[in-house]
Amino acid sequence: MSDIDVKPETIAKPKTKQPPLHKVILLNDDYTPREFVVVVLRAVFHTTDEQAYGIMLTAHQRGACVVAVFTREIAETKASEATDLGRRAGHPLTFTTEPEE
Ligand code: TYC
Repeated sequence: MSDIDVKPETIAKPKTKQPPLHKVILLNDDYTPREFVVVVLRAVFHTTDEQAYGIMLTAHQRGACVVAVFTREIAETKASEATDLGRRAGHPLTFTTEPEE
C-alpha cells in the first residue's frame, strides 16, 4: 500500500471532450422508388447494397430510420447532399438530422 495521500482535487480530469454527435434520419415517402433510395444510401453513406436495402426497408415500414451518426457539420452536409440527389431526380426523398440523446 502506498503512503502517498492523493487529495481528490489534485486528481487531473481528462481535458479532451468529444464533439456531440448528430443522427442522419431517412424519412419514408410514398413516391420515391425503393431502388433510388438504395442508390442514394450507397453513394452518400458508402453502405453496402445489403445495408442500404435494410435501412430503406426499415424507413419504408416504420416511417423513418437512422442511417448513421456524425459530427453536426458532416451530418448536415450528408443529409442535404442526399436530399438534393432526390430533388434533382424529381423525388420527395428527405433526410433530416437531430442531435443524439
Ligand atoms: N415508400 C417508398 C415506395 O413505396 C419507398 C421508400 C422507402 C421511400 C424509404 C423513402 O425513405 C424511404 N416507393
